Amino acid sequence: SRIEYIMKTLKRHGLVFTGSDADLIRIIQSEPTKYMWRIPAREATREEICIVHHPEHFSWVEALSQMSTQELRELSTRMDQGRDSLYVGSMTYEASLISAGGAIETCKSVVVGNVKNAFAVIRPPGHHAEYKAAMGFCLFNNVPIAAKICQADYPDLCRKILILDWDVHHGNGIQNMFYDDPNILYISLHVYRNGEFYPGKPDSPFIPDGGIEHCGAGPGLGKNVNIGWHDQGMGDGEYMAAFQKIVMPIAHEFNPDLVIISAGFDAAAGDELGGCFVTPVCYAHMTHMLMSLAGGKVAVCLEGGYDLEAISKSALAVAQTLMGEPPPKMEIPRINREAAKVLAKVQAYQAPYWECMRPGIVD
Ligand code: 6DK
Ligand code: ZN
Repeated sequence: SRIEYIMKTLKRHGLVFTGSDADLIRIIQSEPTKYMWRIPAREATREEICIVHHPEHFSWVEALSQMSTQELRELSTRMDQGRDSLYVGSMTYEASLISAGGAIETCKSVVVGNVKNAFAVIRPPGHHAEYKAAMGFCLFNNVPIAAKICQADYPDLCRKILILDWDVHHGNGIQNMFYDDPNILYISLHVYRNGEFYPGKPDSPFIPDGGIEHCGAGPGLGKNVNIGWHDQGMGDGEYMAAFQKIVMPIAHEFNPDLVIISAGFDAAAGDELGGCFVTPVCYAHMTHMLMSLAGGKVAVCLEGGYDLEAISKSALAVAQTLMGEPPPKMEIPRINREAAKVLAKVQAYQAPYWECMRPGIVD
């Protein structure tokens, strides 16, 4: 699985200590940043999940663990199309709880300062999961659950949170959970393509989707930033431009106390489902830029990614950057013309809410 593959890659490159905890403590006392420290995952509780999900949704996922193989197979077949795109098994409930619990423990550790930053290598992903619905391989929305818990448990340390979603798909669940929330800034880079690329259009035309015109509502106006590419095929040039012109200016103006990355690696070069070309070096640079926020408090949570080789190389680059390695020098390709238009439109839509997006400051 992708967890094994990523962990093997991190171990092969000497980032993860493979000996005993006692040995690790001894080493870390002399060389504080040499290895990644293991934060144990645990199952999230019903109460934690229900901070962002309806209790009936929790019970629906819980019920999966009691279903027969036959029932699970029927359900998966029925839900494998369109916006549902869901596959379930007898272990889905437990895995979803551990995934959410892993995100919670990861983010908490960063907030309290037990670690400088962290990377949650978890699955199943979460960013499509809605208040009352599982979809797009997602059951519980790991990142919003962790974000809400950090705010509730550490109000003095963690009021404002930036959730940066670089998975190639729009994180509709995260967007909708925080659409009117002024303290959570959700920025997503994704393929939009007339709303036909997954997750596409919601049932109701009144529900906001991944379109760049959706900027949040009420007190949360401006706290939702959709950078929806018009098509697949984007790469380092487009992602670096998006970061330089939109993501980092807005993020600095917002000035978060914590950064959570919804880190899918399906925009990576080599991922056929995403069809984009972001290289590991670009992931390193994006990570490095985000580390300039929130005093370096960055928690990375894994979302999607469908090419094990591409996921592992990208995750390695992110982890190395988190560990303090300077990102390698990169040649930034010229930005695609249509993509530049998208960025200009995003700037125009966000200009009413952000000083840095006003014409004349960013061209
Ligand atoms: N199915 C995600 O990566 C999930 O955002 C994406 C879910 C996409 C499902 C629909 C889809 C295909 C396409 C091509 C071939 C087979 C199946 F949630 C995350 F995991 F992060 O495109
Ligand atoms: Zn995805």
